[in-house]
Amino acid sequence: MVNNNKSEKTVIGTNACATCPAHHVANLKKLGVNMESWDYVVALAGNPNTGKSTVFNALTGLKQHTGNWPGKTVTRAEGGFSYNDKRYKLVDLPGTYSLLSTSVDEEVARNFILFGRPDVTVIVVDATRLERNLNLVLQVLEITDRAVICLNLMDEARRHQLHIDDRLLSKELGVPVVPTSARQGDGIPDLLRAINDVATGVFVCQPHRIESGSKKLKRAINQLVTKIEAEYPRLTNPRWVALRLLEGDPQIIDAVRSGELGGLNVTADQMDAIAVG
Ligand SMILES: Nc1nc2c(ncn2[C@@H]2O[C@H](COP(=O)(O)OP(=O)(O)O)[C@@H](O)[C@H]2O)c(=O)[nH]1
Ligand SMILES: [Mg+2]
Repeated sequence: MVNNNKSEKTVIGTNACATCPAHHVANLKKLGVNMESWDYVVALAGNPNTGKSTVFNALTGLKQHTGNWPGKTVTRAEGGFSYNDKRYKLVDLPGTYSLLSTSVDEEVARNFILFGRPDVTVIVVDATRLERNLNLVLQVLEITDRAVICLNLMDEARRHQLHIDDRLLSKELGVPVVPTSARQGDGIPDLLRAINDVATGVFVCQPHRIESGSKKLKRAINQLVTKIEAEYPRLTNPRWVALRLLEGDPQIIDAVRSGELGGLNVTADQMDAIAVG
């Protein structure tokens, strides 16, 4: 299942500052999240019916409200909690099976992770349907290198005599994995600690990224990655961006051109230099 890519890990390690907040204040504002009274922003992702709302309630208690995503009819729950004197804003993303941006829900979830650059993305997975849930996990790990897996419904897994080696899973995915039974509140203190560890850089994630495709495609990706990295040295997902550019994803092309992606402003000439090469 896992095919570790050492060179990519090195790139991630040198580009990202693990202890600095990762979130993008200006982009978050556009996404309707004001960070003025918060230290960190945490996104909550997951397939539908994995207990995402239950986890959300367990983390935030009564400190929450609902509204809409800006310009969309998709509802959003927001809340907050404090841990170790730090204030965390928690944003519930729509429940999705993927981040391919083929539905409004998927687009909302993808854009929040990509442009908002949350300090931590918690991915709630159903421990009784791990394989199916890993699809979304791997897609999230392509976009962000700051994630925590909340392995929920562990009571159900135990009831079905399913044993999951959460330590091995964490090692293979390169991010913390926390077993929980959110309905009973089991594992929530561990989840809080893992969120805090990733947000503050105590745990530096080395997310697993799949390498697939033909030699020709890999060569094209590598060429593009070199150029993207030269223009956006702080980007943590150049390979994912390269793939989207090759696909001709209009949103990503715009984001590269406008500088929205890196929070940097590139000129049209620089963009053309990347695109034409
Ligand atoms: N047995 C069990 N049920 C859970 C757990 N977490 C959530 N649930 C239940 O699963 C159902 C779906 O939960 P919900 O939080 O609405 O899932 P969401 O669709 O991902 O937001 C609800 O009936 C919850 O009470 C858990 O850890 N164990
Ligand atoms: Mg829900």
